[in-house]
Amino acid sequence: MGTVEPQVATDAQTQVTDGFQLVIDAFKLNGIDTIYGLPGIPITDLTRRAQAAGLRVLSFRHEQSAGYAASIAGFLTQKPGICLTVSAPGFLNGLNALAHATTNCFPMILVSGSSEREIVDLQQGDYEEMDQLAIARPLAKAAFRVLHAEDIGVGVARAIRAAVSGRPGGVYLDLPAKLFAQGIDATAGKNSLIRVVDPAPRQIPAPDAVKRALDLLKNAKKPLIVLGKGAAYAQADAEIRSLIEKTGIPYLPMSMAKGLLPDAHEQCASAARSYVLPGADVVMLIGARLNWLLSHGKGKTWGGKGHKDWGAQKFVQVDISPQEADSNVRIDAPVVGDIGSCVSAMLAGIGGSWPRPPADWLNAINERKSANVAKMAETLAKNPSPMNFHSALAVVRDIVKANPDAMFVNEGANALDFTRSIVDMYKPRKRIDVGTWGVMGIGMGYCVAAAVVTKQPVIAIEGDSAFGFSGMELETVCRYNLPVCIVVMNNNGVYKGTDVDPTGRDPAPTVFVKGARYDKLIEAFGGVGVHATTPAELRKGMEEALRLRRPTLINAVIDETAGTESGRITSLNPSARKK
Ligand SMILES: Cc1ncc(C[n+]2csc(CCOP(=O)(O)OP(=O)(O)O)c2C)c(N)n1
Ligand SMILES: [Mg+2]
Repeated sequence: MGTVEPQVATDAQTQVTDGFQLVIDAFKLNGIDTIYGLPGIPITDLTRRAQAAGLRVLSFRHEQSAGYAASIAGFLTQKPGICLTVSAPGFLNGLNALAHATTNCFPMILVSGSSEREIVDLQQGDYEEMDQLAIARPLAKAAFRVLHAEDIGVGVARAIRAAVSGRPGGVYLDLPAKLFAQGIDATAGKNSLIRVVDPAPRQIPAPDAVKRALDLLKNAKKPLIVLGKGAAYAQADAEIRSLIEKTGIPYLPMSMAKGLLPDAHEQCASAARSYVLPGADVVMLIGARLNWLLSHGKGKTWGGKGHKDWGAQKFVQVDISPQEADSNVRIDAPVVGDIGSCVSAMLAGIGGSWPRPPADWLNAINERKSANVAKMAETLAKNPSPMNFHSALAVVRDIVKANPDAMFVNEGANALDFTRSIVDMYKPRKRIDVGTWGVMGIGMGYCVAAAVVTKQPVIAIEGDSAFGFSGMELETVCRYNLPVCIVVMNNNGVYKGTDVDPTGRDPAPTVFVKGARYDKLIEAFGGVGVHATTPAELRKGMEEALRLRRPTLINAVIDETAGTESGRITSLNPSARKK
């Protein structure tokens, strides 16, 4: 983490500093240079003074978006993203993102002002009274409260360590209103701050664990590697690529691991997913959990007979958390450590020679890949009117290929699933999306953080429903004049725009205003709105947005019949019993 000397502001006569200043100094001392937040009592002056002290303070229209921005900044930088909110309602608005950060293993600190402890604890009805610490604790990796200015240094240090060490997560830091104005001797204040040394210590895997894993892999007839977003987070890109290429093992990237190696890589098995998962005999998970996104490592997806039956695979699991192994099925060779250290240890264990996986396994995968890619190419080449997801995404695919450094945000149901499988990524940590929960609402917060953190242009492919969750942040995107190109895949609703209320009274629950013009929204804030009804119009709009780097929203009109219920996860949807 980069560091700077604290600039303790003092009153010339009294040589006193205060809680506001110490929070700012503690952040600066630990290389935290950006705050994502929303002002109000009691943190308004904190936002002003942080800005005056040189921190970047990005102010949002809703704390949820600020929180999502902070969480993804944490993922992209390995430093805790800071979300700053007011008490009770602002805190609750930020809490969703805190839980999201914990679930997704992103380092984030939700810093909330809170009301007076004496009044809150006696439940005497303070302004925005709420026992925030108790409420945050089960949703956070750790939760702390600081009552005295001289403890701010320790509080911030503990929050940073908890957020980034081991398996990263969301941390809550409660700062009561009274703390900010507390004055203490400036020298004592300066001396109370902590520059966190080695906040995310490397965790070296045990040599016998590495050997056990390599022995298993070496004897595999049908090996497979699955890369999760933990592998992307680790920033061990060269080592991971080297391990995959030296072993010649086919690999499957999870959504946010796409681009860790280019999706067009010859060993990428994405286009043969339904063949390699049940077919593999040894699977090495790197920073990927066997949660619902991998069908819990069992059932038909993995070649099991019934939906709870295990397949015949053996598993190697590389993960920083020793508790992850055996969470769903037996892990035959857990390798516990940080991913960079684990992959390096494996590379060292492999040395110069490693047998390539049997040719019949590789050939069978390649056959499936070629057939599926050819089938997809045929679908993408069609040009139906109105546009469907495929014809629109064929354009997006070309644009991303031509702009591989652009950040790529994606949420929706069909708008997510089709995009994930059609749009190839070429570089690590470019694709950021709904994550473990499949949550809607990350869109604009992610766009702001991605643009600010990476300084690259951002492309966001948004379902029309998904976009609505954070749509007001268009103003934020425009206010900071960020190079963000938002494409709203407008199919008039959630999954589809075709449902009707059988009673004829109201619009169906899944349907929105037909033919809505989302492009007009951004024009209200001085951004560029584009209405695209053909792939050619979409291409022109995206190219222009990337060239001019101006905030742009393209309303891409998609056939309202084109989607399916819940996209790819229809099977998780309990349908109402038929009468
Ligand atoms: C916070 C939250 N609320 C609700 C949902 C349920 N949900 C899943 S996808 C989705 C929206 C899908 O519609 P859209 O974004 O328009 O994508 P489409 O399938 O139409 O392309 C919703 C509401 C969710 N995942 N997260
Ligand atoms: Mg939709």
